[in-house]
Amino acid sequence: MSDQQPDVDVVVVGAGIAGLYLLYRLREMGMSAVAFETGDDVGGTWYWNRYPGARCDVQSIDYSYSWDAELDETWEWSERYATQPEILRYVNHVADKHDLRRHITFETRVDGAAWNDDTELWTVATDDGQQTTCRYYVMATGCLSSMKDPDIAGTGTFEGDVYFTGRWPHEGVDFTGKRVGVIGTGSSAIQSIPIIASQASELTVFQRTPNFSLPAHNGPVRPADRAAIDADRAAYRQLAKYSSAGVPRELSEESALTVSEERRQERFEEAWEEGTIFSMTGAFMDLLVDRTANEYAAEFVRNKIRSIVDDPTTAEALCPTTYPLGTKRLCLDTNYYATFNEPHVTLVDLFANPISSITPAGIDVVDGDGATSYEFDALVYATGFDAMTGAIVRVDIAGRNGVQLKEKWAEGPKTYLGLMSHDFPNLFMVTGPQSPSVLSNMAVSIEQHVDWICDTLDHLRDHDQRVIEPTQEAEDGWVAHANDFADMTLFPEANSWYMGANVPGKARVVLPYLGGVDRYRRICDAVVDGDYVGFARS
Ligand code: N01
Repeated sequence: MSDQQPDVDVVVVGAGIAGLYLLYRLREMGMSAVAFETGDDVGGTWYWNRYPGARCDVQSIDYSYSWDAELDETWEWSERYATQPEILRYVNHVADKHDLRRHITFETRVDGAAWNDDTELWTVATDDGQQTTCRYYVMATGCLSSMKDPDIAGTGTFEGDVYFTGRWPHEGVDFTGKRVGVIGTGSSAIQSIPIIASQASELTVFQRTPNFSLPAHNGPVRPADRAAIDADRAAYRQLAKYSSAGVPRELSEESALTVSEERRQERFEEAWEEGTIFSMTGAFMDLLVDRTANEYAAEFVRNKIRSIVDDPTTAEALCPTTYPLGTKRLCLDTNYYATFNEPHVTLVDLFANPISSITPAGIDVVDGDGATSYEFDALVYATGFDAMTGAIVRVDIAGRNGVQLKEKWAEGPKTYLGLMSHDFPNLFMVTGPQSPSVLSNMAVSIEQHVDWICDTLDHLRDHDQRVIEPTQEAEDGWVAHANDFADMTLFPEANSWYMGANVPGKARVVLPYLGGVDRYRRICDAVVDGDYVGFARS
C-alpha cells in the first residue's frame, strides 16, 4: 500500500439536493471535497426538469431540508406543492447561504472512476480531460436523472421542434397556436399536458399505459398541515424520519377486505380529497399486498375517471387495468383528466394503435391494416428515465481488480443497504438502488444517507481506518432481503420503472427497497451499532 495523498478527500458527483448537503457536512467535518456537476448550476432534478407544470408531488413542508433549523423555520412555501422554479430558488438559496458553490465544478461530467488497490484511492475522470484522485467517491446522482433513450422508430427524423421533459429549455416554450404531440403519460406528462393544452391549438397525447392519478388539490399550505409542523418542528421532523414513507402519517390498520362497501367508499373518498401521493395506497393496510383489496381502490379511481371524462371511449382508454394501483408511481395532477374534455385535445391509445414511426411531419400509428398520420409543429417526449441505476452505471466505474460495476449489475443492482457494493471500496451511493429512495420522501431519505455516509467517514477517521467495503455475504443477504420484501407485495406485477421494465434490455428486478423508511433507518443504525456488521474495514 502506497502513501500517496489524494487531491481531495472526497469526490461528489452531482450538485442536487444530496450533493449540496454532502458538501456542507464534509466541510463541517474538515474534509476536502469537490463536486462535479454536469449542469451550469445547482439543483439536480430541479435544474433539469423545467417542463410546464413541474412540481413536487410530496408536500413542500415535508420535501425540504431539516438540517438547517433556521432555514427550516424561516423559508415560507407559497403553495402546498411548490413549482419547480420555487424549489430551484430554495436550492439556490441554500447554496448561497452556505457558500457551497465554491466546492462545485460546473459543466463537468464524470465519465469514469477507477479504484487503485495499491494507493487505496479512486481516480475520477471528467469530460474536461482532468483526473482527480480521492479517498472516497460518492455518487449523489439522483434516481431519475438519466433519461431513457428514445426507443421509437424514426426518432430524430421529425423536422419540427423537439422537447424532452427532463431537459426542458431554460427560457421556456410557448406553444400558442401550435399543433403539439406528447408521447407518454407518466407524472411529467400528466403535470404538463393541462398547461400545454391551454396554449396549443391542437394537442394529441400518445398513451401506451394509462396511469392512476389523483387530484393534487393544490393551493396554499393547508392550515392543519401548517399547525402540525409549527406545533413542534423538531418532533415533526423526527416523526418523518421514523415513518413508513418519510412523511408523518398514521398507518391504517383496517383491511379493505373486511370492512363494509360503505366504509370502503368513505375511506377512498377521503383519500381522493386528501390529494397526497400516499393517501390512496394508505387508505387500507392491504392495498399494496392483496390483489382483491387493491382492485377496490383501482375501481374507485377508474370510476372517478369515468365521471370526469365525457367521452366514454376516451374515459375507458384512460382507465388503467393492467397493473395494481400504486405499483406504477401514482401521479398527482391538476385538471389532467378534465383536459381530455377539451375539443382540441385527443388521446391516441397506443395499445389499440401502436406507433409505427416518428416521421418528418409527426407520428404514424398502425390503424387496422393501414396507418394514421398525425402532423405536428412540436413533439414532446415525456418518456421517462433509466431510473435508479442509469446514472450510476452510465459512468465507467472499475472497482477491485478492474471489476466493472455495469457488468456486476447486468442482472440487476447488487448492493448492501443500497449504500455500497462489494468490490467497490469507498464508493457510496446516495439513495441508491435497494434503499427506500423513490418510495419515500426523497428529502428525508437523502439526509439519512448523507448523514450515514458522513458519520461513517468520521468513524473511519477516528479509528485510523481508511477503507470500507461490504462483504459478499452481507450484500447477498441484503439483495435477497430486498427481493423477498418485493415478493410479498404487488409491485412485481407491474411493468414499471420501479422494476426496470421501462428500459428495453434492462434486468427486471425491483429497484427500490420496499421495507419502508422507518425499518430501513433502524437497520442502518443497527449495522453501525453492531460495529459495522457486514462491512470490512482496514
Ligand atoms: O416518466 P415515466 P416520467 N412508446 O416513466 C411512456 C418522478 N416525477 O418522467 O408506461 C410510447 O413515469 C411510458 O409508457 P409505459 C416520478 O417518480 C416526479 O413521467 O412505459 N410510450 C410512460 O407513459 C415519476 O414516476 C414528479 O407504457 C412510451 C411515459 O412514457 C418519475 O419521475 C414529476 C415509450 C414515461 O413515464 C418518472 O416520470 C415528474 C415508447 N417507446 C416525474 N417509452 C413530481 O411530481 C416510454 N413511454 C415530483
